[in-house]
Amino acid sequence: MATACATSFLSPAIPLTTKKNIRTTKTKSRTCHVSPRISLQQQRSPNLNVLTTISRLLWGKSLPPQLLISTVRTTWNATWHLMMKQLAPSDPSGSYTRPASKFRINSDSSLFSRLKPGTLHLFVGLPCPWAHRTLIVRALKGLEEAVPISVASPGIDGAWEFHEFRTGNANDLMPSVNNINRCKTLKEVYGLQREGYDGRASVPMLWDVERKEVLCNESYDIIELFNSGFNGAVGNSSVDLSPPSLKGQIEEWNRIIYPNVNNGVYRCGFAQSQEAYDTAVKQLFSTLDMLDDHLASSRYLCGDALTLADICLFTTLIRFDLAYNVLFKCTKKKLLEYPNLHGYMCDIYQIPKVAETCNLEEIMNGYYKILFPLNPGSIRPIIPTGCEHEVLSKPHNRESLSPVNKHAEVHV
Ligand SMILES: N[C@@H](CCC(=O)N[C@@H](CS)C(=O)NCC(=O)O)C(=O)O
Repeated sequence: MATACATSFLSPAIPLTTKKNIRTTKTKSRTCHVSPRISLQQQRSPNLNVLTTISRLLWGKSLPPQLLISTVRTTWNATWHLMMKQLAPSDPSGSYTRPASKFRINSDSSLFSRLKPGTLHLFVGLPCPWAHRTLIVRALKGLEEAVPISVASPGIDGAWEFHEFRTGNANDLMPSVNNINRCKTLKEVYGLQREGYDGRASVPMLWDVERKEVLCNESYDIIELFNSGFNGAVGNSSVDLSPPSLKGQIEEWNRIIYPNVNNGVYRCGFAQSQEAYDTAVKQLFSTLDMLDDHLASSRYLCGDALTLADICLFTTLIRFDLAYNVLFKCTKKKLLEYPNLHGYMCDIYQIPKVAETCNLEEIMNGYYKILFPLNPGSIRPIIPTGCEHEVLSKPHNRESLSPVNKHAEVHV
């Protein structure tokens, strides 16, 4: 998800018509020979009555639907481009260009040596694939106590807020209040910076509790830090998701997967021209085809060892049929149609602690209810059967590709 759309883009609630109004309109529609579809609309919206009156003045008794449709179409199109500019910045060809993260860290930084439990707090949102990466690595590395979290949820304007949710399964990760500085929105937390901040308030965000400042808001930096930052002191140091011997391969996979798949689905969904979409969707599916071939004989991307590259691919795959296939127009194939990629996704889902980081309901709500310009009616489709927890938990037989052991080199 990118920036939220502003509240003002949301349509005002349409008042319910009284019985008296319905009777009046019915009579009118009979005498004026207005088509039944238009008269039904009239019952609901006073604005359409105004439109009808103006149309009658201009064109007589019958409303010309072609003109109405073309007027609404032109207006909607212009409004859509305006909204998309805010939601998703693009280049002149209409291709989505993801803004760079402002707060970065690297593994040479002194931070890696001064890390102690309690010095960090992680802000996440459950629909977000980038934040999901950090939740999985935190879980696999056993850092739950060392790095507490606050789970934000998207507000009606798309900006991240903190609320307590009491529904759902007790094991599921759910949106929560912000326990570290009591701010009501993520923007307020970012604003606590000594020098102030007025940029994007995105998740994931790692907060330095002692210095009261944003440490990092780039997911890949955060997962590298979680993988190697606390080693020896806390967490599960026997898990290494980026061993030196595989670093080159991991980087090579990331170079392919990030632009074409992780960001590739966004390049499809946020494309603002046909050409931009055509390019993005072609690159996405040719990369998925290639990955499916590779995974026919390799349990994970780099062989028998689960690595950071797998985690980054997984968080896009788990959202694919739930959201990207429909909402982002990634329609050429469903993930379910890729036998190896699908089995690979189930394999990772079944690694202990991973399923608990996947809140499928929150993912669907986050995409369909909040990305208003892509789904103006905010109707959330039903969860596809193939995406349900029971299906993701079925045997996948991927272990037969890996002679080492059931969960390869992940010991949690
Ligand atoms: N490059 C960043 C991307 C993070 C990102 O785009 N997060 C989205 C949610 S999926 C967000 O919080 N957007 C809110 C905003 O941009 O205001 C990363 O990998 O951490």
